[in-house]
Amino acid sequence: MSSSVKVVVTGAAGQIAYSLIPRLVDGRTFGDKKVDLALVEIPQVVDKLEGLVMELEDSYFPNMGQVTYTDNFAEASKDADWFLLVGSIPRGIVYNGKKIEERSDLLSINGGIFVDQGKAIGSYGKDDAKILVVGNPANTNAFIGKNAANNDNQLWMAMTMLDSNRAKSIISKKTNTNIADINNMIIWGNHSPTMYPDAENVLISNELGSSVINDMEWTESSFIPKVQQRGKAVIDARGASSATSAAKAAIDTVMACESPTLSGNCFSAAIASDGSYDVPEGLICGYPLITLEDGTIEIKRDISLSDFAKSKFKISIDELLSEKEAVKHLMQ
Ligand code: NAX
Repeated sequence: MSSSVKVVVTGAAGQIAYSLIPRLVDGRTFGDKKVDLALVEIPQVVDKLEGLVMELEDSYFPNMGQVTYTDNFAEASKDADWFLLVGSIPRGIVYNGKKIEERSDLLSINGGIFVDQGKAIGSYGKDDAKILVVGNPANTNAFIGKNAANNDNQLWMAMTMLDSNRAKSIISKKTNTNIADINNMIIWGNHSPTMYPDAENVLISNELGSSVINDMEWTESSFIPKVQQRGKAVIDARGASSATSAAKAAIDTVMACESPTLSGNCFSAAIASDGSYDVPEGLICGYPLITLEDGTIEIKRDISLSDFAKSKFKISIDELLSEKEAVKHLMQ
């Protein structure tokens, strides 16, 4: 196994990245490997990264390797093992003279960014590179990027770990269980308000949620909407979107991919469907995943979905299909 790892982070001057980047070099996320960082921003703010690099140097991280920053994504991509694609244009800002309010505009603008980034990753990233898309709309951005990269050895994911962590926290309170004893919190579908957080298959102290919680009224009217709307609730309370919890979730995803999953367990991220659970092939869909001993990441295929779960999951798949339709002009 290589003793160093190169990680590209986009949106490096943003609020998630400020929490995320130090954790990449803290000696936990990649164990004792040296971590080279390539930080990427848009030309207008790239110079700000000089200050971040100064802070990283001043923090003294023994595992930190070479740190570079640039606005040239292709240059940053060269031989990278990991890509954490955090940067994207948020809703509500004025872009090229137009205020971005519709999800379709967001899809289109960010989609364009992910075509170029995907091409660069396919050409210059390592052949077994892993890509985690955080920037929204994360699933469809990953769908576009994967298509542009055109390299099936690379693994494209969209982040649903934050939704999974949020759901664990709610279930921990509901069942009065230590959060460490809550496992297999699956987020099915899209990272959007249609996602389906699965309170039936979650393991609570090794017992299925369907028997421990046993409260469909709570599941449907309280738990599911609370997870789906948690991002908005944080914005309303904080006046800014989730940052430190999003950074922690990105780290959790990297760590889940870097070491084998314990037998019987799984973790949440969205990857390209191979038709599992009747999801149309190619959609980047939230699934239960496992990391095998050889580092391969697979969909866990033995989860049983109730009719209730299937009906909720379908809503999210339909949304992914409509997003796919909205970006079809970006597919080549
Ligand atoms: P910020 O606005 O603080 O930072 C985003 C940064 O990305 C900015 O500095 C911007 O200049 C940069 N950027 C934009 N386009 C870029 C490009 N083409 N290349 C490189 N950098 C680029 O946003 P932040 O709060 O850090 O959130 C980043 C993204 O994460 C947003 O799209 C947000 O919606 C998304 N989120 C995703 C979550 C998830 O669970 N998947 C949860 C948290 C967050 O909402």
